Amino acid sequence: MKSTKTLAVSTMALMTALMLSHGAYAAGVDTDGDGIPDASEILLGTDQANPDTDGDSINDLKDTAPVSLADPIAQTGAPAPFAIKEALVENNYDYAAKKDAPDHLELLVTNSTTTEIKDFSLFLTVKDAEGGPTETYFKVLTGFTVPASGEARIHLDDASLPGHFRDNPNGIYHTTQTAKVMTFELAAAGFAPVSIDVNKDKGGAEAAD
Ligand SMILES: [Ca+2]
Ligand SMILES: [Ca+2]
Ligand SMILES: [Ca+2]
Repeated sequence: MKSTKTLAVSTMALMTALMLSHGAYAAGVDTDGDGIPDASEILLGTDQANPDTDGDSINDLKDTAPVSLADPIAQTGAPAPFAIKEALVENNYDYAAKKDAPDHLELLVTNSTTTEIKDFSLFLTVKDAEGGPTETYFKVLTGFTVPASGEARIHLDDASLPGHFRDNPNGIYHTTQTAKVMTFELAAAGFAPVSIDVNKDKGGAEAAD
């Protein structure tokens, strides 16, 4: 009898803990203040730390397609004096720490002129190559510059370091295992954009191996 009572008490404590944690979500822990609770954003595939996941200036709650927008980058302008030398979608390497880095999207951008280039923006397409959905994102790369006759790296991940920009952790790149085709279209003010396609093999974005 005693053990049954102990079990009953433990079960009650567990249920109470579950109800409290569920209550916290129900009460609407909304980190980014867009009107959608964090737990719901994870289920919906939007970013709980970004009120406008796709970058179209429409709040996630009001956006009827919160991870999709038409390409806002103008295709006109002078030929780009910069190039995407390398685009990584997995098997990243941390040169500063000299070790493998968790998989993320990364571009190496080169500048063939003798002046710094700035005011970059990026339109990213993540297409499921096995018939699933396509997501698109627009990002203004505030603070990112490429030095004269030099190169610089853009990282799309969680980091707040220079050259690092927020990526949707609940997007298909992170949450599904299917093969993908990623298209990076990079623009800088006054220049026509450059773009590159990169295939990602079947298998999810994973920690460094
Ligand atoms: Ca939210
Ligand atoms: Ca959000
Ligand atoms: Ca939006």
